[in-house]
Amino acid sequence: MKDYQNEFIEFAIEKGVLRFGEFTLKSGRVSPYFFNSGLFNSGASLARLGRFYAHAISDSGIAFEVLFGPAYKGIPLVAATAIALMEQHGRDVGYAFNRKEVKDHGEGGNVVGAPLEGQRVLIVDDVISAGTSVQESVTIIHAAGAIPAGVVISLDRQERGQGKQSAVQEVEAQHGIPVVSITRLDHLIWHLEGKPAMEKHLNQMQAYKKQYGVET
Ligand code: OMP
Repeated sequence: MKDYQNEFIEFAIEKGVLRFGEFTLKSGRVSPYFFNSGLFNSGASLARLGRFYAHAISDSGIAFEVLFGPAYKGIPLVAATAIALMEQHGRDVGYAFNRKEVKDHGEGGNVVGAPLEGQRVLIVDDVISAGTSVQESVTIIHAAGAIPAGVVISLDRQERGQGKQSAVQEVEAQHGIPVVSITRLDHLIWHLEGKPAMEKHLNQMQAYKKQYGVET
């Protein structure tokens, strides 16, 4: 695990974004932890979050022209990431997002921001669990005549998707694109190890991984 990944986990715990307890996920799985990116809810946290995404994107070397953030949670993420890519890495790329409501006047269409047509588009999202959200973004990108280039997320929960592989592996195989994550379940587990106050959570996380995870 790299230093910035460890810093990211500390940052997420400090902001209450990463919590331990009992949470029912979109997939119906009951998880001992939850990552709520909506709680990076101040200017300073969002700016810092954007720098973590930009760091992961820059490390990945993925080739793309435009960033896409799926509504709603992806919208501040994509804006913050675009700013950080410019300010920290000197790369000025376009960014776009979708609106969930159908609109038949104004700009028209459901995608707002930089034009996607013919572009390689990097999806900026929060978390992948079972992988259903990414499919929606890929559908929007294809409908706009663009090419999905990859996905960057805060957290890969390393859970099984539809089959035996992890949801992230399934996304990579199905769409032929890389998925880059700032952090993943294994990192969270390493982070908790050796901290007596966190032992109960650690055990629950390991049990959860055994139940829903994959061998990596
Ligand atoms: P999948 O579509 O199953 O991959 O779940 C990912 C989505 O679930 C995220 O975009 C969130 O809306 C939500 N989620 C979290 O935000 N944090 C978590 O720790 C877990 C989930 C979840 O419900 O699985």
